[in-house]
Amino acid sequence: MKIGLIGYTQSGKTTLFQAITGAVPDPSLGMKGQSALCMVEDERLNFLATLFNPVKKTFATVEFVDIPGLTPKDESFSQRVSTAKNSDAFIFVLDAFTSKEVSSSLKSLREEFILSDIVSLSTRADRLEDAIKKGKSRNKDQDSKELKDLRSIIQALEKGEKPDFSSFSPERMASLRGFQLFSLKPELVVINCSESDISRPVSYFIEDSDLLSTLSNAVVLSSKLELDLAELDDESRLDFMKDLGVSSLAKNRLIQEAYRALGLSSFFTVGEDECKAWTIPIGASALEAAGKIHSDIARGFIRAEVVDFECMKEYKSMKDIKAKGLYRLEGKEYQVKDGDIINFRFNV
Ligand SMILES: Nc1nc2c(ncn2[C@@H]2O[C@H](COP(=O)(O)OP(=O)(O)OP(=O)(O)O)[C@@H](O)[C@H]2O)c(=O)[nH]1
Ligand SMILES: [Mg+2]
Repeated sequence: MKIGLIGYTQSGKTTLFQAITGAVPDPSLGMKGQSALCMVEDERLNFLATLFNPVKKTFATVEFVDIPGLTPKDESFSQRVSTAKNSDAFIFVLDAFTSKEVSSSLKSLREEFILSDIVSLSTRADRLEDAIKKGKSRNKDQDSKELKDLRSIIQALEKGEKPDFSSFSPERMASLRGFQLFSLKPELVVINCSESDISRPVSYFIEDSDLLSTLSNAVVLSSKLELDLAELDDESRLDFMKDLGVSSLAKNRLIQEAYRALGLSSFFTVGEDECKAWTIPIGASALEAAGKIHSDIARGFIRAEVVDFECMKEYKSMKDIKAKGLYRLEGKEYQVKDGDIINFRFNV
């Protein structure tokens, strides 16, 4: 999973990036932006590792991209955010430590993104229209249908409405994804405030109630404070967090929100060599989960041996679980549940 950090200049993106990933900022990357991986902490994997004592414990990772800051009414906006386009989700980082204009910067960022979607869709729509008019369309029915769909999305965006993507066919959705539309990606919002404001609710920063109602996943944090916390050793960090009344690091809250917004869940593989967390979409099948590990495992899929995490927590031993028949044999179509511990039987 890839998440782009986006915002106006000096909103604290690089500070947050550094706090989350531990990477040292490299300004020489310039417009390209910098990316780094962040481990997805998971207590369940820690627990499994205490049982299996594996050589390797592998957490899932999320890639964060620090995208160079935008300036309002930037002419080269779409060019600048092209780095953000192949992200699965993005985080708007809003400056609330020097500025009182949090609402207006959120609104104008959203407007710029909608505009960038309108531009990409209109380019395609105009080209199709032109081809149809000039009789150059290879499949007129199909092209006319696509043009109609594109125009309806553009119209909704221009009115400031959310397009109703549910009315489109899976084929249309696949082709729309090719445009890397921001409107199709989850938006997370970071309200980056000063250290003294971290306990305040979102409504303290965003007074407009209509705008507030669109912010179910906003995270209030101070990126500078997060960076200070990240640089401490574990013990001092916990002490400091206790003093501050902070129960979890912002990076964990952000990753949780991103999983929720993207509809992601985790399953685990365990063994003496490695205990590992894998990320898949909620509702993915056992076959898809197998394919996530290796295409061979999906190709030669025989069965999935599944143990509930809660069951593992209770019996603490694969031997006992097997002896008691507490694992399940599932087929390709089985819908993997969050926390499932899976061993794939396969034959290639
Ligand atoms: N007080 C305070 N200052 C902050 C916070 N976050 C960032 N800053 C300061 O704001 C300035 C800009 O921070 P950066 O993280 O470089 O901002 P940026 O968004 O990456 O900036 P550009 O890359 O230029 O767009 C730095 O001087 C930071 O120390 C914060 O939470 N509180
Ligand atoms: Mg920066």
